Amino acid sequence: MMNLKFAVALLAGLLAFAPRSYATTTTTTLPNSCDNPTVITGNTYSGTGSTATGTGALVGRCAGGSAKEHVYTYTPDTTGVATFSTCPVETTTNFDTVVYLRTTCDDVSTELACNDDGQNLAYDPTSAACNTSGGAPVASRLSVPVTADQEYFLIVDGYGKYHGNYSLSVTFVTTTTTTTTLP
Ligand SMILES: [Ca+2]
Ligand SMILES: [Ca+2]
Repeated sequence: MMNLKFAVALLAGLLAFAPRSYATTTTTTLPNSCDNPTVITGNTYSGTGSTATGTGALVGRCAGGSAKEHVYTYTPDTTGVATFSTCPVETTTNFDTVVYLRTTCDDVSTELACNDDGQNLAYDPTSAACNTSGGAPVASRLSVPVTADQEYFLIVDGYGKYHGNYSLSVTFVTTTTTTTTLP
């Protein structure tokens, strides 16, 4: 019969060399969030997405709620005016979008522009239609003066709690400065 003290010592010895398990912390960075935005390269862009896969961390100044959003970074090569739109001609946008542009992703005070329904852009009743694929005038469009090599955060969000598929286009017009030298 094994001596009890010996048995305890043996067990303690075995435990000392046993592989230990440690609690591990896994940080998951969700795609299309402030921490892991989709990068737009160059001045223009055309693509699609679905905010159903987004986070609900941000709310634009002009409209919002608990809707999930997608975050992009936009760093133009040149200074000009960029137009961000979820209402391109061949739209796949199927929900009430909100689009806004910031210089700091999670800081609403850095928001440069925000648009809910592009058809009412600047309250101009003659502005072109900005419809969803179902014909509702609730897609978004905004034009913002942007500076070369400045990083901006573009957020495609939803009104209220709405999320869904969207088309996103970025078009760009270079700002030209004409200097006239008088004789
Ligand atoms: Ca949101
Ligand atoms: Ca809208």
